[in-house]
Amino acid sequence: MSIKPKIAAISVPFDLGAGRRGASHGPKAILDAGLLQALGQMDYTVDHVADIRLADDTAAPLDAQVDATNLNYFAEVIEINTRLAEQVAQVVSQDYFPLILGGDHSIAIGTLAGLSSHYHHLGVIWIDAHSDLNSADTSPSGNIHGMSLAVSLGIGHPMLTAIMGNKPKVKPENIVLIGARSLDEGEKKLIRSLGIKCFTMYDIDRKGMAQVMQEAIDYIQIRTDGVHLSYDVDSVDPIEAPGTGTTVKGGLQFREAHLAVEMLHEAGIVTSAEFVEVNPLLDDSNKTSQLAVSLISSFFGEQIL
Ligand code: NNH
Ligand code: MN
Ligand code: MN
Ligand code: MN
Repeated sequence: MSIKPKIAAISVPFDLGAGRRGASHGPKAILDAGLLQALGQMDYTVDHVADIRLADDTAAPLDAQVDATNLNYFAEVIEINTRLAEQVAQVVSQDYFPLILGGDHSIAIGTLAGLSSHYHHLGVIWIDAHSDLNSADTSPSGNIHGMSLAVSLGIGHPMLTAIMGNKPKVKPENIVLIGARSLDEGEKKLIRSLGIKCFTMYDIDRKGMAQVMQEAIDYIQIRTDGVHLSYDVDSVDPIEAPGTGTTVKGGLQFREAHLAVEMLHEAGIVTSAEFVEVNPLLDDSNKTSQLAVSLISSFFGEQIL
């Protein structure tokens, strides 16, 4: 990233993929916390090209509605992701750097589908307490934000995997998981059977974040023609990121969370990014949206000195 890319910000105020409401307020909270000003000060050109929301926002009931197929808010998730995929495909063809602001993590389905129109060997760095590798058969919740990476691998309901064409959007060997500490049984099986590279919190404790990130970068850059960063803020310890729907203790420290994105900036391999699961309704202090701005700024190369 030595030549500054033109950034296309796409906000996706959507939360029906999650188990609780509120991540739909994430994009506004991140923007209100000063994202565009921060990037502007770093001399980036940022075009906020789209705000993707349901055509009829009021159609979806606000309480959890569990569908018989264990795919909650299936129709709404398909609608949002179909539109997001088209938008991402469009900006990527215009040589923008796509920056997607969630929203819950189900929107990775649309992001990765849109990117797959451009990249043949897309890499994905998935920083998350979870792996989001469930399907309706394995999910304990039916919440599609816990299935988005599986869908992108081509695993799951055919109407989800068919967004932007039937082919898998990412191959298992081109994925790196970082920060995992809450994996469901079906997800563990899938990670092992597909041989997905996974750095758990144990690995981060043992090796240190710097080594983990270096290994992740070395692993992914030799096999891919573009790398997407999917950053779920629940990867960060709840002390620093309380405003997210599914906190899991024992997460990334503030400095580890930043080091990860600083090293990605330095490596210059990332070609698109999304920051998801900021839920300001769970965070009176706005600590989590401020953290998101700080992480995004570091990712784009904000210097301390
Ligand atoms: N694994 C759980 C599920 O599938 C939780 C997923 N929640 C997340 N994922 N926030 O990142 O329901
Ligand atoms: Mn996630
Ligand atoms: Mn190729
Ligand atoms: Mn998560």
